[in-house]
Amino acid sequence: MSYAQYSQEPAPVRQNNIVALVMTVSLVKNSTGWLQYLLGFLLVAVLGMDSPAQSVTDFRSAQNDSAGEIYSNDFNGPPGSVYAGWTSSPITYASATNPPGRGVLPPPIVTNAEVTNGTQRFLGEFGGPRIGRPGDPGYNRTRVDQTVSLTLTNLPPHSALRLTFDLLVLKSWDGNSPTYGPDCWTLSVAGGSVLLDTTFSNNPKVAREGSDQNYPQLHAMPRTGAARTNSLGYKFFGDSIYPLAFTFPHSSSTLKLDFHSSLFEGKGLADESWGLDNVRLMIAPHSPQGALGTKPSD
Ligand SMILES: [Ca+2]
Ligand SMILES: [Ca+2]
Repeated sequence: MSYAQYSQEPAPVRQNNIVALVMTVSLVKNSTGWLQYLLGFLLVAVLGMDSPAQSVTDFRSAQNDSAGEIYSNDFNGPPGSVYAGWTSSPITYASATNPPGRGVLPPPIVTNAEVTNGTQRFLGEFGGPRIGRPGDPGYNRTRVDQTVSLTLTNLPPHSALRLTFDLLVLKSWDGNSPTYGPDCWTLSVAGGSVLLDTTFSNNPKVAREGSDQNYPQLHAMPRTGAARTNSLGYKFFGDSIYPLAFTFPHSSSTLKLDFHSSLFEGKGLADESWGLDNVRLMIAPHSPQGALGTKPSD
């Protein structure tokens, strides 16, 4: 969790810290004495200091270097298109009472879709179907989990990656509500770090239903950090678009990113759902070797 908080880039200072951290680790690994360790430590301090704070949107619009881009997708094909590399896990659900009880549904095919007002196409909708029937003892009281993954292979050599995308939070997400949530969303590198582990809310009834959210910090008001709200035409509690960006150490030629939701209450996509758009992956601009000029003998 703490890792996620400093690797995520609404605060680019943190991003530089993590790049610097990679540099430090690289130095320490090859260190023959405390001097090199100290050099690495100072580097962290310097890089951390001179990074101006920028908002999410500022930071992204400032990025015009398409050099190093290794994946990009705006999912603007005809609705129902499938995209290479994108898959879904089976959908699991769990209710304390039976039916529906617990179960596993086959993985749905991952496609794009169009938002209600037709202004945007995106990958989705995700979150899981309606579980059970009205009248079931556990109906509306069921947790549903889905992981949507992007798998990329044959990546060029790199030591850190930068991922940016828009997260579409659609309809009645309830954030930290003890009655209708929590509605959780996580992003992680398979076999690696958790980049974000949080809750989102479009439910304004915070006083009555406890529906604040943990993005971008604990108990933030619903929709905090969203670049746009209610711009996609969804009538039921509206919609929020969060531009997210992460830089993380990574060197394998294969990358699997897991985008995961864990939603309560199990009423299906018409009730609460999510999607992705404008996914971009780049080799992080400050590669440790390049920045440090590591000697060949190292
Ligand atoms: Ca799009
Ligand atoms: Ca909910």
